[in-house]
Amino acid sequence: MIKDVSIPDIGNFKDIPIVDLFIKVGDKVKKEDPLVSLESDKATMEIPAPYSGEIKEIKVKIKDKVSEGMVILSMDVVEEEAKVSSSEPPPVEVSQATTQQPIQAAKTIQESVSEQAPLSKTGLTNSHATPSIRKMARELGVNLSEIKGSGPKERIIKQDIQNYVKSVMKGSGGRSGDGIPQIPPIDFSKFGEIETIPLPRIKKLSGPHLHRSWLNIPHVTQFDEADITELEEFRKSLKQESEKRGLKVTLLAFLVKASVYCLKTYPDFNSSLDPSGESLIYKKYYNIGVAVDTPEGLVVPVIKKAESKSIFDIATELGTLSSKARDRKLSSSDIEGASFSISSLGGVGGTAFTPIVNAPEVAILGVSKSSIKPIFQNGTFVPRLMLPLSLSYDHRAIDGASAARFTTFLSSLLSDIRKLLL
Ligand code: CAO
Repeated sequence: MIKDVSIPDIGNFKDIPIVDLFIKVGDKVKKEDPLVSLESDKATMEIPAPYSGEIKEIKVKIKDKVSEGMVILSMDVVEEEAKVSSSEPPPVEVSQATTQQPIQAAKTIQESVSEQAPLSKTGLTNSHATPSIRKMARELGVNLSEIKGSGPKERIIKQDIQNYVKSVMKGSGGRSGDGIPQIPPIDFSKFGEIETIPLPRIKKLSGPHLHRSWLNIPHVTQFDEADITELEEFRKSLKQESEKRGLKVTLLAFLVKASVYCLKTYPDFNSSLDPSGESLIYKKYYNIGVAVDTPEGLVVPVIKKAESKSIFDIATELGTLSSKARDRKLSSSDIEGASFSISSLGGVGGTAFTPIVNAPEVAILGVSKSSIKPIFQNGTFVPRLMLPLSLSYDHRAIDGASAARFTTFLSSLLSDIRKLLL
C-alpha cells in the first residue's frame, strides 16, 4: 500500500533546511531508519521512517526547507504495518548543533536532547554532525570534538570519521598503533643548544623489536649471584693453551655452556609461546643468542647447537661472531634461530640490570661485572669472586619459582663447573 511520509511534530521548528537525504527511490527501509536530516542553526534532526517498506518517490531535495506536515516522500508500505499505521511515528532524533544556543523544542525533541546530554560530557555535542554520524562515532568510540568536519558549515561527515579512524590506526592521531598515548613533542631548543643526529641503522631496526618485546611480554627479572672464584682460576689456567689456539676464553664461553645445561634441566626456558598463547613450543636444540655491543647498536648473533660445542669451540665462535658484528659483516643466518639469549655487561661494569626478553624467546640471562665480596663460609668471612646474574623471563611461560630454581642451579654450576660433566 502506497503511503505518504510527512514531517512529524518537530516542535517550534519551521522552514528547516534538509542537509542530508539518506535514501533514494527503490531503497528498502525499516521502520525508524533515518530518511532525511534537517539542520537549523540550533539543532540537527533526523526524520525516521514511520513504516518499513520501499521508497517510491522523493518529493524533496537537499537545501529544501520543510516544516511539520510537509510530505517528503511516498513509500510502498509492508502489508502488516499498513494495517497498524495508526500507531505513533517513531520519535525524531535531535542533537544540539552548537553549544552556545539552548534548544527550545517540543517534548519529543527535549526528550531526545536529554538522551544526548551525557554525550556533552565527552565533548561530542560540541561538534556539528547528524545523529547518524554521532551514532557511528559512539559505536567506534570516536570523540567528535577531535575531528574537523569537511561537510557544509564544517559538518562532520562519514568520510571524516573514516579518515580519523584510519589515521589513529596508523598511529598519527595522537596515539600509537598500540593505543598507547604518545609522548608529546617538545621543542628542546627552548631550553638550550641542541643537535639532532639520525639513529644508526641497527638502532633503527632493533628499536621496534625491543619495543615490541617490551610491550608484549610481562617481564619479571630474577636476581642472583654465583661464586666464580674457582671458575676464574680455571679460566686463567687456560690462558697458555688458549693463546696457542689463537683465541681468548672469557667467562662468556662458560656461561653459554652452563646455560645449555640449565635449559636441558628446565626446558620451559628453551621454549616459545605458540601464537594462540595456549601452548608452549619446546625446542630440542640449544641455540644461544649473545648480545654484542657495536658502534652501530646492539646485535644478537647466535651460537648454533651450543650443546655439541666445547668451551674452546664456543670461545672461537664468540670471537668470530663478535668481530663480524663489529665489522657489520653478520649474515641473516648468523642472527636467526636463537632459543635463549645472554647479555653480558661484565666487561663494562654495573651490579645488575633488567635485560629485555628477545621475543619469541621466553628468557634472557643478564650478567654484570664480578667483584670480590666477603662471603660467610664455615663460621668466617672469606673473599670470594661473585658474579651478578639477572634473569628476565616471560611470566606467561615461566613462574617465579622456576626462575629462582633456574638461577640457583646456574649459580651452583658456575660455582663448581665439574658439575657440567655430570
Ligand atoms: N666480570 C668481570 N669481568 C668480565 C666479565 C664479568 N662478568 N665478563 C667479561 N669480563 C672481562 C673479560 O674477562 C675481559 O677482561 P680481560 O680483557 O682482562 O681479559 C674484559 O672484561 C672484556 O671482555 P669482553 O667484553 O671483550 O669479552 P666477553 O666475552 O665478556 O664479551 C661480548 C663479549 C661481545 C659479549 C662483549 O664484548 C659485548 O659486546 N658486551 C656487551 C653486550 C651488551 O651490550 N649487552 C647489553 C644488551 S641490553 O640487554
